[in-house]
Amino acid sequence: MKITTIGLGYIGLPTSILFATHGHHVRGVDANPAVVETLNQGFIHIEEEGLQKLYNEALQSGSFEASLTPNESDAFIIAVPTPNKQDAYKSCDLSYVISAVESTLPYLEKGNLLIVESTIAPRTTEDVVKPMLEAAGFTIGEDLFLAHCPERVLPGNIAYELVHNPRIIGGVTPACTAVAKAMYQTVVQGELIESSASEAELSKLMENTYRDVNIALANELAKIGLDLEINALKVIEMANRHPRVNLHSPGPGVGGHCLAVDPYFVAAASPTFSPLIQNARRINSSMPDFIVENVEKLMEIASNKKITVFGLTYKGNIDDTRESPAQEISVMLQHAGYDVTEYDPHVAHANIAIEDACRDSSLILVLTDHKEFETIPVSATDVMDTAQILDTKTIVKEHDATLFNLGNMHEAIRKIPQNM
Ligand code: SAJ
Repeated sequence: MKITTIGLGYIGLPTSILFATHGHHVRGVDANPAVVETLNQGFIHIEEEGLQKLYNEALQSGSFEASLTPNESDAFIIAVPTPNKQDAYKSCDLSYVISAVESTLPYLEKGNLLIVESTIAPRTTEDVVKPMLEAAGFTIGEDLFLAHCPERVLPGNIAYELVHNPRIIGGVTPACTAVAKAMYQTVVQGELIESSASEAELSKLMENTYRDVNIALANELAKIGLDLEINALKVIEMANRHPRVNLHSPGPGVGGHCLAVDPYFVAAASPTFSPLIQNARRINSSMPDFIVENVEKLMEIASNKKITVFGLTYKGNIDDTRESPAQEISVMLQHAGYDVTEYDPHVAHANIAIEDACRDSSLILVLTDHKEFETIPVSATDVMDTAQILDTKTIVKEHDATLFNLGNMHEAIRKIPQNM
């Protein structure tokens, strides 16, 4: 098939490459000329294990081209960002999706398939996209097929999961589902689950909302553990020995463009009936303050105000700093007057020598679970002023310092004289 994909980010580019390496011809469209130019020079612009190799294959077979504009195709896949609006409930900003659909209108022909892969608010496909296509003269399910097919890939494992994860195919009509399923069947080995478009939208959002609510429970438990001076990490470890319990891990907050975003789309669509989802967001969003508050207590006995932040990305082993609580915490500490050095081997400006990052520091604050942080070399802690670590991601395994985490930091904080 000839496929035009619109949006060449963390989802659109791997999706384009997947179809291009499975017998389709793909025109990848992005609004950013630099992205189009980089791709047409043969390079990918995101850090994703194994993707450049797949991209080389697509280019060698001549089955991919990047462009600023769509062209006639059998299918159009929209994978553009859907950020939050800055309104009361942080609702879904559909402006990129709407302009992407508009950009296809001059090229849509009878029999075409249009897929929205972007994560969108419940009922968007039915109530926003479908009317746009009908206004252009199409009858959905007869001469144009429309579906929402959300992705479920984990950044860092995208190429594998795009092929092997079960995939929801949410057609506006059964005929739309069938046409969309036929296309995905050519690349996806996981189960293809048929549903309506609205069920597909809300199901995708609930996958991440489920995770956000469970992380909030773990974060609330970390706060309870500090209050009651009980090691919350040990509590989680023991509770999860129950065969049907899966308490998640507390941390410095929830980042990324998924869990920190999607639950708001549900809450904004149904605010009266979503108090749990809204409170979970509030709890997770409160974690940077919680971390900063306790770092300040740990620093009260330090001889200087130098802190080394380990990790700026929103989670481990990737370079993505979008919605990163680590960055938020680093800025908050700087605003509080601390001398902060940022160290992150995955982020260019912070990829400095670890010894330089830790020199004279009174605290290593681990905020991201990069594999590199499992071992903190003696060469780093030896040059610290006070060799202590607060590991908010429970990633550090080998070190030569005093190590605190979200389960035992009450042991350190309890000893600090309250009148300081
Ligand atoms: N986090 C915790 N505690 C945990 C797990 C995660 O604090 O126990 C934090 C992470 O540090 C990170 C954030 O939550 O800041 C999100 O982490 P994540 O592992 O959920 O990663 P994402 O957001 O990159 O990917 C999620 C995945 N969704 C689910 O696992 C249900 C992925 O499968 C989705 O495709 C992706 O969102 C998406 O694009 O929607």
